[in-house]
Amino acid sequence: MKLLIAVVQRQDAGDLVDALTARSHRVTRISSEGGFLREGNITLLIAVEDEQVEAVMQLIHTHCNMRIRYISPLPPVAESGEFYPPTPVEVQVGGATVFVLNADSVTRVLS
Ligand code: 2BA
Repeated sequence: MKLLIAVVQRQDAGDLVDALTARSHRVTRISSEGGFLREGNITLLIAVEDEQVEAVMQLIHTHCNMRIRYISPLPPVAESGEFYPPTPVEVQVGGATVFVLNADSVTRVLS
């Protein structure tokens, strides 16, 4: 059994969760924030049997899109009176970042 931890963009999370649940996968959606851009993203926890990993990865590929973001770095220290407009830097934010971990078991406590 594997635990997939998938960090995805907010815009893609709804469709991906719909696609997972439509195929009877159980998924937990957690609001998270990227350390670099400091923007909200979504972390999904998906525990599946080993033979289902490939199908879940395929769904992630289908529903998660790479996007370009531009950030403005801090301008260099300038002499007083000088002005350096910051040049935006391109950042490619992935379709998804997926961690695949071995999971011993999943226990559902129903009592
Ligand atoms: P962020 O940390 O906000 O990163 C957003 C994008 O900024 C990254 O896209 C990458 O293109 C760029 N980036 C991140 N750190 C950088 C650095 N030190 N120098 C230059 N560029 C940097 P992705 O790689 O697709 O990552 C998207 C989000 O996935 C990340 O948001 C973070 O929340 C998560 N993530 C990615 N790699 C991770 C890792 N190794 N461990 C934990 N979380 C990760």
